[in-house]
Amino acid sequence: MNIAPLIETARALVADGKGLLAMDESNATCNRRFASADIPQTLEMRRAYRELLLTAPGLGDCISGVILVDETIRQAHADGTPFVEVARHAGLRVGIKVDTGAKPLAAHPNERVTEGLDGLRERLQAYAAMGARFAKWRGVMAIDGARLPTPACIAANAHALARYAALCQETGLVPIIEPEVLMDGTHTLQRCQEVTEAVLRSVFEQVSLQGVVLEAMVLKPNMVLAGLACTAQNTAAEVAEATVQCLLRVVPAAVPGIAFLSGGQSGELASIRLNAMHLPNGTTSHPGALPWPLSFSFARALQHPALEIWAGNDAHRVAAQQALLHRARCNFAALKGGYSAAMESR
Ligand code: 5MM
Repeated sequence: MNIAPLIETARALVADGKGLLAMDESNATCNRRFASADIPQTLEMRRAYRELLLTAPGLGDCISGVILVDETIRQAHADGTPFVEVARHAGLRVGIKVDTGAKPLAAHPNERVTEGLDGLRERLQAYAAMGARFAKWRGVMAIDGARLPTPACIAANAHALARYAALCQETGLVPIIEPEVLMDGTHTLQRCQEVTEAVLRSVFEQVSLQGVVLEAMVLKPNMVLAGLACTAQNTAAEVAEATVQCLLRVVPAAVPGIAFLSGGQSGELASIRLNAMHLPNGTTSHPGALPWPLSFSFARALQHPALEIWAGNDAHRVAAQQALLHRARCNFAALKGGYSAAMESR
């Protein structure tokens, strides 16, 4: 294994204050989002939408790479240019989601484990040959009081993430490791911090056990947030404080970068909270520079307004691309502590 190019790619994904555009919704998720915007749920509409995203002019100024899904990496622009080439010309590194989804965890009601390890080596080799430079696998853990997630669910997902990451590196792909603690529920910020810390601790134990090279991976965690139905919501400063404190306790300094998922936050809230982690004086518990860049790897928080504006109508294509670029620029500014509500009214 020649690890040097992987280290270079991992660093490049979080360099220059840029982030990632996750456009790796499975067909089921993409169709669900299309249905809620009254867009026909067809292969051609999914292709047209992904073309719209990839060809937004200047996307590469704020975005370092895009995460595609199996259907999309095999598709092409209407002019015949493969999407992989379209992305490369736009200065976007190509990534691919390789898990096959979260399935019920046996003997653990209401918990899931992500599958996709069988045959993964061969699939990774095929994606690398198509031009992918990095991959992504997401494990999901729900909070339910003190009961969930169970240690079994955390361990099963951490193990799968580490096995996937080792296979990626063997194949020459940078693994994005995405353990997501879900926002659904009434839990407090403190409970989310406790669970996120336990999850990340387990992930890095497994990463070490499986021989994953820390310098050649990117972590994609959730921000530490109170549950969506919690009556006590927190300020951006409190979210930034809890998130940074949690990461500092468990993420090794050798990791080249951290790129948050948005998890269902609105685009504005995700930018506000990201910005709060990048204010000049840092957070209270850590006033100095952090060991790793904190970036973003958003799907909904980047795409949502664009999808609503497009609504399947090509006449709205340019406006939709502008909406995507706007959110990308807001998050690019947030990574320098330069985002403000005023950016939303420009
Ligand atoms: C958590 O989801 C990931 C980040 O998206 P958000 O910023 O919207 O939270 C995302 O990459 C997700 O893993 C993909 O959209 C794939 O989801 P499904 O459930 O369709 O496999």
